[in-house]
Amino acid sequence: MKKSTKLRGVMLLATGLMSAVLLTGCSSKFVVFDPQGPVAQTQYRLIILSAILCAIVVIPVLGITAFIIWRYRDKPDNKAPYQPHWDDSKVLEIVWWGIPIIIIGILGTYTARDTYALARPPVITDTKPIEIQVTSLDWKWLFQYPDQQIATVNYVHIPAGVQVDFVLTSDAPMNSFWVPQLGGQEYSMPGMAMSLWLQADKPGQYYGTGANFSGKEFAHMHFNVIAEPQADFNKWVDGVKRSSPKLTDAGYKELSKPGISVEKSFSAFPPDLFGSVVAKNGGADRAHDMNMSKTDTNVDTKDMSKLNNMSDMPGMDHTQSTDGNAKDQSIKTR
Ligand SMILES: [Cu+2]
Repeated sequence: MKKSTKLRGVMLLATGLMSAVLLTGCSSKFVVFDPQGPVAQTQYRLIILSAILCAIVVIPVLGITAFIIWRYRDKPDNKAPYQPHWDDSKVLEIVWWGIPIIIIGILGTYTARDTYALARPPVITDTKPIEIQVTSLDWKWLFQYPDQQIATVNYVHIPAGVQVDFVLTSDAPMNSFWVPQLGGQEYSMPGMAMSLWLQADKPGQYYGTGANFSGKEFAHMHFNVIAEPQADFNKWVDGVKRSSPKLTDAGYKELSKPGISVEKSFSAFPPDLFGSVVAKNGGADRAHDMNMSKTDTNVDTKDMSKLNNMSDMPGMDHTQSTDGNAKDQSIKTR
């Protein structure tokens, strides 16, 4: 009797410690647990759901393990029942197969539902989404605003409450674009243009970083995301247009050389720089997946898989790109 209350105390302590660890996650120090937009919010709910479902398995298993070690320990006066010929229990079989099946069922359903929902372009509301083209370089991030015709390095402004279509590529080893408070990471890969929809609900500064090791100065590949009201965003765009130099072809060549960079702003960039960078690295032009995702907002899962298999897609002709060398280079890379 006395011993079982002691055991209960140990288990209570363990549960308390675990919830303490989980609860401190609510502090803003842990950016993943501090979602600031609808995408991050959805993913946060998935994280919590997975943690709870895992706890349903992990906590009893660890508890029972400790109990069995204690209860059946080798001791002369141990009164624990000894049943060497026991081999079957329908009830136990149902419990230890049934619970995992239910847990995997719940986890799978919610994960699949949210994953496909987040991969799909969001429903367009009254506020027009903004597109920002992101290029990971050695070892810096270049952001281009095709509608505003400005560019930045290592920092990015976005209007708060507006859906942002980050289109990602790399002109260096692949990296991964990650703004934890706005959503999970997405890879930036040479020759590909991947869409990552994010949104910040409130104005604020959010930490962004590369989440994929890419070489010597990888640690410097972090950037500030500044979300601000649309009016302030427009003012910032005007300011960059007025007071910043232009990014030229030569300037881009210089920028793409390996090295770290401070925050920079540009009032213009070479026409279709992003498209030519994607094409130059042997990829399909962004136009293809734009045609698929932007005109058809109800992309179903079959279409999603097509996006990943660009070589099957029509119009994989790099001669259409602005870069004259694209065709030759893409052949070499294969
Ligand atoms: Cu890829």
